[in-house]
Amino acid sequence: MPARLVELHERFGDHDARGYHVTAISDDLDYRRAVAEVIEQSLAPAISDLLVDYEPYTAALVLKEAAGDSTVFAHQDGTCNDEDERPGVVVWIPATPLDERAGYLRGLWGSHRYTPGIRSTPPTTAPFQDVRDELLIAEMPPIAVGLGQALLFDSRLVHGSEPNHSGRRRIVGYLRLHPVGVTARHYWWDTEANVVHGYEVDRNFFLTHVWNRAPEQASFTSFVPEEPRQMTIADLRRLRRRSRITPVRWDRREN
Ligand SMILES: O=C(O)CCC(=O)C(=O)O
Repeated sequence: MPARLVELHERFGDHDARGYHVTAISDDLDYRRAVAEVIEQSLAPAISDLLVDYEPYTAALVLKEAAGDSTVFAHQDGTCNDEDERPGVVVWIPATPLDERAGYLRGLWGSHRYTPGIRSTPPTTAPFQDVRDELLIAEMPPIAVGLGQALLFDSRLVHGSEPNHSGRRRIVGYLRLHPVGVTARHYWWDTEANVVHGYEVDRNFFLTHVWNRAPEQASFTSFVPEEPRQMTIADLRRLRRRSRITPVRWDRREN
């Protein structure tokens, strides 16, 4: 699959783009659809072997160009189903070779257990916003994933990556899954009115949705987002210890 994703970018991609960008917001709907088809079809057998009752919701390419700022700050992806019963799953698949210079994905261990709440698009203020730069570098271990491998993580995980310094375009496939039978959701933050609206959507929603625009259907819920109390690095370390996730070696500073 990596070669097919690179080929799709050759065929459809914006070759003048800079920095970090994702095909989920491309105007070219054929591009979005082709990417989703290749990722979903290629991974379907592995997903059904690994996960019980999960199905694809949306797929895209994540691109980090050699030029321009491609930092992906510590963040959580948007909520796409009711996570109280079962969370969504993200599958992250390198399509070009990765190393320290191209930048691995970094994850905040256990954060899916201690950073709850609904996550909208665009994102409202995260409780770790004030420390997100320090968090990415000092607290989030890089996860070495090679070509031909995929990383699966809970959709609530805080993750991000340093800029691409490889001198070459870095391409990653990204697939979101949710439990079979749930209704997919999208939360849109109307920044002018400061209200978050929740929508029930179908699985093709992100193949046509115009990013940051109000969805056309009626919302099923609306709320004013709370300004969260900002956590410190010490708060996050304490929460990680309490989450009882076994730390990786990097966390224990043994390497
Ligand atoms: O590929 C990466 O390094 C991070 C991408 C990511 O987290 C995102 O696009 O939400």
